[in-house]
Amino acid sequence: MPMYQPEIEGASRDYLHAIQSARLIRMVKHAYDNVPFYKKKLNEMGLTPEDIHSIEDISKLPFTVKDDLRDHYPFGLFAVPQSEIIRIHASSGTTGKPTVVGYTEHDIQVWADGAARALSAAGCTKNDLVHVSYGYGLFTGGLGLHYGAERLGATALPVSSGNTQRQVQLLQDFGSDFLCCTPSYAMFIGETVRNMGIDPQSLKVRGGLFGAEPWTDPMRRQIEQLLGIQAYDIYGLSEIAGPGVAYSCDGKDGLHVNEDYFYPEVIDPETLQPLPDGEYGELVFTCIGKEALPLIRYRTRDICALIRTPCSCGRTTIRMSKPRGRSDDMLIIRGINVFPSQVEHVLLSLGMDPNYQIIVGRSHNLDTMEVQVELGDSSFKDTIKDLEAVEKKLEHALQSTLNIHAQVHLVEPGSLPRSEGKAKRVIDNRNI
Ligand code: DLL
Repeated sequence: MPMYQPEIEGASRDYLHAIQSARLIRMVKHAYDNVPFYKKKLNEMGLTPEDIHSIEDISKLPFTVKDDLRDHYPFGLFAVPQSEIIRIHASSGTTGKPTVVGYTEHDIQVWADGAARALSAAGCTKNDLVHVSYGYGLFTGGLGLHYGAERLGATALPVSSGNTQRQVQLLQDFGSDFLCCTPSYAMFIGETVRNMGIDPQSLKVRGGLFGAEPWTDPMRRQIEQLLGIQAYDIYGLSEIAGPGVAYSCDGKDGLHVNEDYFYPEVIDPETLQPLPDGEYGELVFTCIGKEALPLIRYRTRDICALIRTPCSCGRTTIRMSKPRGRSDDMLIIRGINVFPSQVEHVLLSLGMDPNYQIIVGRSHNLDTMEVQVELGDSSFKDTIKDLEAVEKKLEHALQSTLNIHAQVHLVEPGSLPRSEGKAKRVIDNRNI
């Protein structure tokens, strides 16, 4: 698919290196001069901006974590006066205060470019209508794709999330070409299309940009089948930029990082040392091209690996593997690390639908894990014996992947809660 900014997306590695070095030098000086938190941190490490000569020097710099943002809530890490800020977003998070992010006009352009690159890599052009079902508001999903679509010259349709039958009606009536929402909501929209008796092939939609939560390759194929579209991945996080920090292409092997603005590293979360390419660890970003919130080595908590092998699409930018989940989503069950995405992978590779929930509990001081999975058309069996056999098969497969026993219960189609935004896959009743 065509590149939105081929001069960057397909640039030589030397050119990218030069841009990154120049931007890091400028950004560190900007953060040092304007954010007392960074001035103090660098001083404590005996560093000044003059110690930064190229992108390689990034490893000298300190890390930033989410609590640093919370400790300076709401605007304490902003590097420009409020008169320069034209937009604020915030992420709710599950605990504590939200993290607040400000954008200058330049920052909004950087973000819109990133989202436009993602849309373009999915084949979207100025002739297309982009149906945005991510939530609009402090969450970055809705406005992020909206500005990306407008930037590309496409037509943005700001539907936001919810009222799913109406979503389907609009997809049908307006003849939208692209759908943007979370992967779990895409599944729900697909089910609703079927329940309304509409043939998905009769819809004009040909592609979707799905993200904001972890999802597996088998789930991508299910969405593609259900809606008769090509599904692409889009990654981002409020603190760095919303959707468009990274995006997948037709190669469908990882996500290209917009590394001219968001410099990625993967570190070992214990030793904090950078890991070699291909090794899974914690993803860290430095905002080398942003003005309002120039975060240095921000620890995302997302677990992934960096891929530097050439991509079939011709883009030269580094890729990140599909995030496996967040280290704080990781469950520790009887001492074993379990990511919900591993469970999803097992269920879907055995032909189940991606409607599942993991319930963790504790009985006689031992952790228990139950996986409730909805029966779909594909797994419908008519005798109790058959159902039990399916449960046993899934339990066996989970045991061999996770190394832990999980009790599987098949539940009726449509009985688990559906999500219009990020799906809640885990209920942890352990109270610890
Ligand atoms: O979810 C931004 C976004 C909106 C991305 C729409 C893509 C599409 P936050 O609410 O701050 O921002 O959540 C960020 O969501 O650290 C990841 O853990 C997770 N995440 C985002 N995109 C993906 C993805 C938005 N494609 C957090 N795959 C991140 C896996 C993702 N996880």
